[in-house]
Amino acid sequence: MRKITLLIILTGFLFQVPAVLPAQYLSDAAKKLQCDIIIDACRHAWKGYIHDASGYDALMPISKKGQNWYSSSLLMTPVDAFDTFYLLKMKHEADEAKAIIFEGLSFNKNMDVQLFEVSIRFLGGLISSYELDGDPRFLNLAKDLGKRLLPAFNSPTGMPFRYVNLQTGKTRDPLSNPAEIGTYLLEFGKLTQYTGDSVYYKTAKKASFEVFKRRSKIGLVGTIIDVNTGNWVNAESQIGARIDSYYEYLYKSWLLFGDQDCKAAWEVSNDAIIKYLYVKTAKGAFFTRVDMNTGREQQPLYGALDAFYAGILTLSGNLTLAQNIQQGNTYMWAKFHLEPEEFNFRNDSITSPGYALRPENLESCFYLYRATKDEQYLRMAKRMTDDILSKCKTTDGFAAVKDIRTMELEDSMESFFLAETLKYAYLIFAPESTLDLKKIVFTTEAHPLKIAK
Ligand code: DMJ
Repeated sequence: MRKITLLIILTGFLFQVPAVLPAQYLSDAAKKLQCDIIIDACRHAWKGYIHDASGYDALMPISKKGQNWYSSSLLMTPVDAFDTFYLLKMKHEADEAKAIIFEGLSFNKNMDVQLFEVSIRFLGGLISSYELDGDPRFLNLAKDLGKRLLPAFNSPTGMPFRYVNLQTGKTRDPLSNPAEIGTYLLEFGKLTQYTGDSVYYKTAKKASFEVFKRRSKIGLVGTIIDVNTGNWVNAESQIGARIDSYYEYLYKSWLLFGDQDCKAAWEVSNDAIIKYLYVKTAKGAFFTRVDMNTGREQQPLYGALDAFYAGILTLSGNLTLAQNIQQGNTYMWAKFHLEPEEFNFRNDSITSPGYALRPENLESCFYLYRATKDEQYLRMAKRMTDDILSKCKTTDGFAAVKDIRTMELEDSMESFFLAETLKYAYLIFAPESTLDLKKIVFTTEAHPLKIAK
């Protein structure tokens, strides 16, 4: 029997409630065992990467090969995963990742890269690694990358193009979305802190507020916008794919930097979201998709990405709504035995059946458990983690699911599985002292950044 399966069975026994103890009792030993299971899973995923894909961006866990996002590798998996290894005290793996990064990572490449993905995975990963580990080479790489990304914002509106060339600064793809326009405040703010150059934070803030000022009369933003003209191209408003982290960064910039403008923008936005998108049902609460101008429902779709909102509501102190949403998140997971990318929450039909090893549901569980200490969130987290580790495991890693109805796997292990999914899964069960939420703010890619004193 495989080690992870054995550990899962063992911890299943430990999680059973002994008759003499209070109903919610969960022993420290059971929590520790769950942490060990997650460390074991991290090790398994990393071993697969090293064995089959070392030097590439990502592991293909079924064909056992490496995969690059662009014409050559930027070592996405080691950069995204380093701080997880650091926090989980996986010294050997952290040292290995560090050696790969410093031997092989250069951003001096004639390659168009997607600004959003490179910023959240690389800038965030490198800056957080620097803050945890202290090696200045992490920061030097982040500074070099930051300079190369800045030309992306040279549009008539100040909202960035989606792609920028790392060597020439040439941009392309003006049809963008709030998430790809407004998810730079944290990483660019840290660059301003470490370079002393205000251009980074100012540029990121202008981009976010160009979106904010184009909100509709009822306070909502759409899904696609042209960064040249500033006109909305798709007026559907929702909180999932292509919008999610725009909202997340408005609130988190307040948390990390004390930016009052961002807090005010978050409050206006969140009020509109709760008024027009939030739907309470007997199964729990979900967010629907509406027209940004009328607030009328367009499609009652909810999915894996939307699940993050319970976490941000917890952080901002709105526990009741967060708990209702987490009830919906739990329903979604339990109903389909792994969550779908998207489903119609009014009739439970799946509209996008994949599961990309996403973290958002566990992320929300983590924040809710920290805030409430209610052990129902531990149980949810255990259920989700055990499902992922038992159903998505391959001989050399963990694979996304192409269709959760058939459990056909997909040949992909995104770097956020190590950066986020396993990190949040671990932190729920680890002692709070592992990471103090009063001292750090997680980026959208789960890279912890230190709140300046
Ligand atoms: C991650 O890259 C980030 O969390 C992003 O904000 C949304 N998508 C993935 C995880 O699902």
